Amino acid sequence: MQSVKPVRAAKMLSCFAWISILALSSFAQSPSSLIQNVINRKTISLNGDWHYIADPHEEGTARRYYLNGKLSGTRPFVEYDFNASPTLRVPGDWNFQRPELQLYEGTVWYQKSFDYHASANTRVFLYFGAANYHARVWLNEKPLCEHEGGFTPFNCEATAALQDGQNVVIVSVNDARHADDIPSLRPDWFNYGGLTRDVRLVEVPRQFIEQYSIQLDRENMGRINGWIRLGGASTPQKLSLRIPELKLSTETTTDKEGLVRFTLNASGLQLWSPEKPKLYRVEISTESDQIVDDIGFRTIETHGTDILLNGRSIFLRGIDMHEEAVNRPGRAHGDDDARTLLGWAKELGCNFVRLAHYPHDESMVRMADRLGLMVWSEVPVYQGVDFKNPQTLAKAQQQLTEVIARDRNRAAIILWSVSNETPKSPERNAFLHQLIVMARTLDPTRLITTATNQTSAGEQHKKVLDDPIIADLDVFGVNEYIGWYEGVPSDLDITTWTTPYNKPMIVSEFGGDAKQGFHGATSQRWTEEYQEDIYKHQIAALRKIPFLRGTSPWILKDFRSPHRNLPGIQDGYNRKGLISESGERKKAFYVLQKFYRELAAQTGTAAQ
Ligand code: GCB
Repeated sequence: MQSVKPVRAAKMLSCFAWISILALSSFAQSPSSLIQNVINRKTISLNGDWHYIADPHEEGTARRYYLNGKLSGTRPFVEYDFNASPTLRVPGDWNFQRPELQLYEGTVWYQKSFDYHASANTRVFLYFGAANYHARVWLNEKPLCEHEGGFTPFNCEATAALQDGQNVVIVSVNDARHADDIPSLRPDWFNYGGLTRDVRLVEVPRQFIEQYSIQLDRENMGRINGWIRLGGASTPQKLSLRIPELKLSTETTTDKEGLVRFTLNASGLQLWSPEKPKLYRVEISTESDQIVDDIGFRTIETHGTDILLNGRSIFLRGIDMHEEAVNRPGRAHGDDDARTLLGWAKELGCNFVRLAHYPHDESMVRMADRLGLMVWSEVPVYQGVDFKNPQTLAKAQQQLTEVIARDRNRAAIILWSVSNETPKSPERNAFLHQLIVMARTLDPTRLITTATNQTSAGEQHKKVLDDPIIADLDVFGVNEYIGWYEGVPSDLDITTWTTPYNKPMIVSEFGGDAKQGFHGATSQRWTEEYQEDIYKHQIAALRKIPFLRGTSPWILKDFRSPHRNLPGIQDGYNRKGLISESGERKKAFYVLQKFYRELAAQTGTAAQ
């Protein structure tokens, strides 16, 4: 297996970031720098049926499954045969395709054959949208790369290993949970294993447009700034950037490392906003490569307790979401799922979604760009993380680097969240600090946040929001469950909230469970009425907090969680959804919708 080569993005970074990225070399990951915007490149899909072998005893490595042995007699004795083995659909988790794999956590070997005919002067990469959690990849019996982290993309260079004609790719995916991983042992969501997102061959020329950042200048909204970096370039290259609708273009030359920075005067452009999510077609070309992207231009910053979008104070009318499909089990994937889930957020009157607790599929973020939903994007530094472990930090840094590399040109993303609900300690503070510095270094154009549930133990009903990590953030998220895990809904009427920090706050979680269709008194837990009552008290209480700049209750839709085992009520689902897993709205949905419609009417912005 090849081990890590520090990602090329590091060239853009400070010395600090270099040190962090080099720390990754103690475990293997993708050997190639991430290729951005694969959906607009020449690709060959490897989605579809893959043969698989479940390997609970970890026999496959010793028995060299990656050699794709057959019972043909041409090899020594073999006790497996991919071609005669059953298949799994890719993209897709294995859990809900085969009943025997539903609760399986371990290794599954995937195998697919495909025909390929190489073109001259072409480099080819195998691109995985995500493989949960640890993937090792072989092509035609040659080890290609290894990647850890279940929600971010990676690509391995396949050029030298490809054959003219038939090729065989084998991937071993292991989703066992470990204390030193990101996430750690006990996430409150279902651990969907496998090749959960698209697999493609990406064809690029020898020198190609690998990464770019094209953003509105925070200081001057009439200016677009950015950089473009070529892969494989060792001499200066001519490059042009055009935004035809704005009649903007620039011709420039990269340095010998393939990097160029630019500034464009762009007065008169229409800014991206939830009301008008304008995207411009951007064209980049070199002598050998061309790429297009649809990019929105906006600024996002804070001033005291305000969040400013394009210089105007906004309130984030949000909802939290997991990446789970609608009306079928499994992970959500692709445009249709994204349209349904984000369409529900729009129906609620949202202008904002918190994509919890890990990077969602690129199609979700691109859909948010098109629909005009601002996004909180998070890495799965969730609850019980091993904060003392430098390798765990390196894993979190890697995932943060990958999601920023994938999504840095999406106007919808306004917040990078580095964690959710981590207990305060000096080690936790140091760990998160490093992630925050890294996020700012990689992307100085967005705001940094985290969701904290840490308050000072003060007097009853007095919440002092003083988690020291807030000092490091631009915006802080607070998760609170008054009325569900803590007290009763009417406690909200007498709760006060203060903070020593002069920063905007988002209440990034609140809510309670209700089984859709289960009715009773407002005092009866698990009923729609109880959940509705929590929302009524929450909304009345939240309206009184002067530094509140957004809400994203927990959660849009009921989602599977192995923690939730109350028969007849939960049946394996966290029931805090405003919508059931099969799409029925609960009563609380309409309470939040009314609140958001009122807010939108007050600020004169569209709630739909
Ligand atoms: C939380 C977590 C979220 C859980 C939720 C719950 O605080 O951030 O992941 O699912 O509470 O339902 O308990």
